[in-house]
Amino acid sequence: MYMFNWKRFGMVAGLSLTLVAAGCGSSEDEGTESNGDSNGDEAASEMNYGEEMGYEITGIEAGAGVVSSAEAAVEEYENLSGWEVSTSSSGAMATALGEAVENEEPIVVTGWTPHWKFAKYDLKYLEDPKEVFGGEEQIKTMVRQGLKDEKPNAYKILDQFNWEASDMEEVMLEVSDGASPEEAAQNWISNNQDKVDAWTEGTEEVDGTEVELVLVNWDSEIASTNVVAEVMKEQGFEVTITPLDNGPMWESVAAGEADGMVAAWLPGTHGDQYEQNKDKLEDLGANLEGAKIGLVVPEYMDVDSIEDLEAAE
Ligand code: PBE
Repeated sequence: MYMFNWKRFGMVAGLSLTLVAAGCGSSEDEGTESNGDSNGDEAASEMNYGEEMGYEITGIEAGAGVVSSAEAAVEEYENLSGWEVSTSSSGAMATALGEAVENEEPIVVTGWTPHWKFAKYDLKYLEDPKEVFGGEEQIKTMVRQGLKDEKPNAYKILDQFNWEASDMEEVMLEVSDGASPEEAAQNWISNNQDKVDAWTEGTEEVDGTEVELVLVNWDSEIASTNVVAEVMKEQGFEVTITPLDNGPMWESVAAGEADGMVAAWLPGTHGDQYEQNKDKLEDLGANLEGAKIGLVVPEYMDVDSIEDLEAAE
């Protein structure tokens, strides 16, 4: 049996949350004055956005599926020759996006839905004619083998957890506006008791049974994992949430070190991790339908497709 110190990886993304709130300024001056600005378009199409952006796609954490897909896109699309995908954190990406929008500057980010950025800014996905980013995704729940027998009530709640993209976005938006994830999760729970009741249906309360959930500190997964954790706490569980990188998140569940996660994006985004680990974990199916990844730009940019970006000279 191999050993890996996966807890170590948990420290990596811890800072990202605090950065999210920045750059969410008012939308008063976000280029809504389109009247009489029609030659602006012409100027924009002649403008080399790539050069202005340093031929950089603003990525998130190394190891995220959307970053690997963006790297694959750079390989596949000839017009992205000379481009690079920078990696940092989801929080840093959101800050960079907020600053670009504020200054009406061009930016291309690795994006995904559900995400609060679409509620806050006017954004669009670039068309992906080569389908490098895949189609519609599900977010699925994975648990360790043996959980069903050892902690049947925890297993059942995780199995019954499912919600809609709009639910997740509600929680994400509140967190991006400054609420703590626990607080936002509790607010959502108290407004959606009917959904929560369906998740706990047929389970019994417990007395301090420990459960460890793992996640990567992506805004979407912070929302879902905290909601599930708060529901479990109300049922008497003692829940620990451990942030990891993507590979270690999958491996920790497969190795039985963690009880489960609700952060598996499939079939595309985490397809490789799923293939590597599927024999060692239990797949509890989708908890959310209609997710998506891709390259995202502000609406004011005069590009519609990845193919409209220009190669570096
Ligand atoms: N995401 C959010 C993840 C999955 C969840 C799209 C940033 C990823 O790219 O791996």
